[in-house]
Amino acid sequence: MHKNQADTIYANPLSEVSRFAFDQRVVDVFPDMIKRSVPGYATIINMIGNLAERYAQADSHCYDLGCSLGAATLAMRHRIQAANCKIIGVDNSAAMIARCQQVIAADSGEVAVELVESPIQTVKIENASMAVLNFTLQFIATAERLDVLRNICNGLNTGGVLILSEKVVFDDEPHQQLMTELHHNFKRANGYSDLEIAQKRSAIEDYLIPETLDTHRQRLRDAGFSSVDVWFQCFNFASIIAIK
Ligand code: GEK
Repeated sequence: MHKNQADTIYANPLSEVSRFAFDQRVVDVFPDMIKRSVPGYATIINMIGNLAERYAQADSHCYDLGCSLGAATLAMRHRIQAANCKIIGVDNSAAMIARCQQVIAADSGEVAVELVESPIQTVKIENASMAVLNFTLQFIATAERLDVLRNICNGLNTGGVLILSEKVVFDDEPHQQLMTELHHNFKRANGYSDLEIAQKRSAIEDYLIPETLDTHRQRLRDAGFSSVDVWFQCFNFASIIAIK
């Protein structure tokens, strides 16, 4: 098993900051990176387990879409009580899926897990009682997001649930600025320098596209979900629960 390393990817000045990619270098530091960058991440992962205990139906599938190293997969795996469930983790990064295979193999949970290397835009969702998009939709082109959500909603059984966590933006400019500052303070308190914050910011600028909570709520309804609202928020990071 690989030891998780500290994230120092943007610690030194780069002559040119290239677009962020979920490659081997990111895989090696990923648990440290996401914990120090996303306020509330550990709480959200823990609560995904809590929700899996409640919503996973017997003989159904639970999807972890953009599973990275399987944090949400493991949270679901350890809390699902329903019989004969299968968790399907999907990610389009070969490096993520390869490491995730090792993480799952080293875990003793009994619920079956299948990992698929694929874009979530083309993955077939069927017989699902739960789907998780934990900070993944934000990396999909905005024009493709409605189709992704429709595909998930169509594949969910009645009463099935989608957990959608995203970095968000606010229409109110002073509030947007405040949330950005509070997020940067959070990163600084977790040991990131101003240089690291600035270089990471420019690496993800055209890749991670955040939207407002209203945009997300409306799109989820348009995709066919009947009940939609926020269950967690810390600064500009939020998680929505959408029920079919
Ligand atoms: C967690 N959910 O730890 N199709 C499939 N995967 C994708 C796509 C795509 N089109 N685009 C990006 N990804 C995880 C954290 S990280 C969030 C999710 C972050 C994958 C990408 O390879 C990466 O593994 C993941 O989505 C986003 O709960 O790094 O901010």
